[in-house]
Amino acid sequence: MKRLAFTSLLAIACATPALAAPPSQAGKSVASTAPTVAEADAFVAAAEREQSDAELFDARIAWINATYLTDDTNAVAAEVGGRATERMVRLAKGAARFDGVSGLSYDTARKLAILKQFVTLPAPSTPGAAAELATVSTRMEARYGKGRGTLGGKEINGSDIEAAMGTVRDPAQLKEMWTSWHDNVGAPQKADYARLVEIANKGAIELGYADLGAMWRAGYDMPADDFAKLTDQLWTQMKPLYEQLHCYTRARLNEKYGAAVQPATGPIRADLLGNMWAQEWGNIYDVVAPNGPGVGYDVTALLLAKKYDPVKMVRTGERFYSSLGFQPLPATFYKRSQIVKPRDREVICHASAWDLDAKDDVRIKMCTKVNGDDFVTIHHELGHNYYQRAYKGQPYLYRNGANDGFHEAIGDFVALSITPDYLVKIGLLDAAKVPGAASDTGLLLRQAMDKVAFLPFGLLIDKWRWGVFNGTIKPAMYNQAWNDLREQYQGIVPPVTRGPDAFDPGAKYHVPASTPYMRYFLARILQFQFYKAACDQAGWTGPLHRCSFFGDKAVGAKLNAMLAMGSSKPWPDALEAFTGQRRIDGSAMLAYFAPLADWLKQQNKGRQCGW
Ligand code: X8Z
Ligand code: ZN
Repeated sequence: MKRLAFTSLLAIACATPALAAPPSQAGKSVASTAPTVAEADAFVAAAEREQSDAELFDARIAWINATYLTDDTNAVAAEVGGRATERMVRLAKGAARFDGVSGLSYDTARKLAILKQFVTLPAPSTPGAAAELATVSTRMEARYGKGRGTLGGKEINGSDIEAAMGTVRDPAQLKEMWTSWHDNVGAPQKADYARLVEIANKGAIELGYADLGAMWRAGYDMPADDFAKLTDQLWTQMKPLYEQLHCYTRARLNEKYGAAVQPATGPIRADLLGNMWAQEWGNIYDVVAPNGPGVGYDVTALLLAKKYDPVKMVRTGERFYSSLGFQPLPATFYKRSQIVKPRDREVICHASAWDLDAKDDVRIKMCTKVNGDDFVTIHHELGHNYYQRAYKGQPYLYRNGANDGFHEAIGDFVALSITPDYLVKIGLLDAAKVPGAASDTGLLLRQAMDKVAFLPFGLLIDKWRWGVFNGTIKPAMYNQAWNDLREQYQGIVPPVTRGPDAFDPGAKYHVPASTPYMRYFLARILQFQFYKAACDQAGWTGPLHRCSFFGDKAVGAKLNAMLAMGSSKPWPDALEAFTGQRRIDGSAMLAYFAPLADWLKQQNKGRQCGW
């Protein structure tokens, strides 16, 4: 989802004393008497109005900037962003005035809590701080968007290099792409990142948090420390499966490339896994495929064979949601979305979904390629758009996911339904080519290479950032700490020794864009919980991974009911509405992969797993 880092809040006439308070005073108890319940209600109403009034303009500026990167659009976006940050910080401080006021209604209390941690990158009240923060963050995101690597000595842009990492198998070329991308795109971000951390941390402290990480962890309807514990528990639950997958993959890479490229023990070389960040490994499925009956098809090849273009891929994604009973996308979606990379200008290619007006102006922004990865990403982005539409009737502050992990999980959950039988239904796969039960291991392995492989990556990005924000990771140690975490959790190492100037986190979009990342870790687990619940609702009794709820209107209605809640209730209520469970838990994901887990253990017999 695109939650603008600097969202909204154009000044309307100062409607309440809290809104009128100068920034340096707002948030402290400026009134001589304790604020009242009625004042809190009025403050929230005014804040919602101010914020939603500002949103459309701010979002348009951000859209123009992201789809047409120039010095001018950067300047305008930074200026609007700086003002928006000031507004949001003012409202957060205004909300904090009501801390401890008793007798607040449920909605007022919840909305005040949401307001207090609504801004992703807060600035302190020091004059010029918000403007500087916006300038630095706009510059970093644009620098990432314009980033280039090389392949065979020739310059190659971000979306092309991302795709090439999935198809190239020559270790020297992979190393070249990996190294050039990390050197060209990551390293130049380091100084800006250190400055961004300095400013935003001060902003978080002014809002009453220990640091920015504590603020980010506070958005989950539970104490921030409990949230950190929850993520560790989930990882502990999933880690044995990851270790088996790592062990098996390393052995197959060692067979293919030999010990000089990939030793049989120790960590895996990061550039051999089919993805620039080694975050999903499905692209090297051909390297690890089991002997015996293959899965018999590959989505990229099917799309190409049936002459799909990016728009047709999006229409196909839309059709899935329509089959569940969701209204078709508006004509403006196709008119205004950026579905392919414009030929003649720089843009931010990293995929995102936008809701400009909370009415019907939803869009995606992608640089779509005709391949299996982007087919899934389209479903992912559309999941955001349908979520946004489902909650548009909520008051402004509730127009959000139950938590940010829910927002990231919806489209992925839908894409789990892209089974062989589903591909037959939509005419992409011939019925005669549907793989039989003997191919289940292959099908599961291919999914695991994407879904299971992602888990430690999803966890460690914000483990690193939390350490940066709380000061345990100082700028001089940024890269070392990053690579230590990559080795500790993922069991991977860079293909080359990293130099003193390297800043590898800067080569991953969400770091320069300051998009919190734990949401994707949660989503990876939640999507299987949603999927298992949907398949249970649909009465599916076969192997879980063969279930597709395409066309099931009852599942769609129940899904819509959860989505329509937005963030109006604590997330366990939303989870319960769709799954009957109140805890996020990896059991459904483990159940999905259970047959594969047994198979991997067999395969790994006699191997020394771990790194
Ligand atoms: O950033 C995304 C989406 C946009 S919200 C394309 N994802 C993460 C990533 O690419 O790193 C989806 C999966 C993880
Ligand atoms: Zn997303």
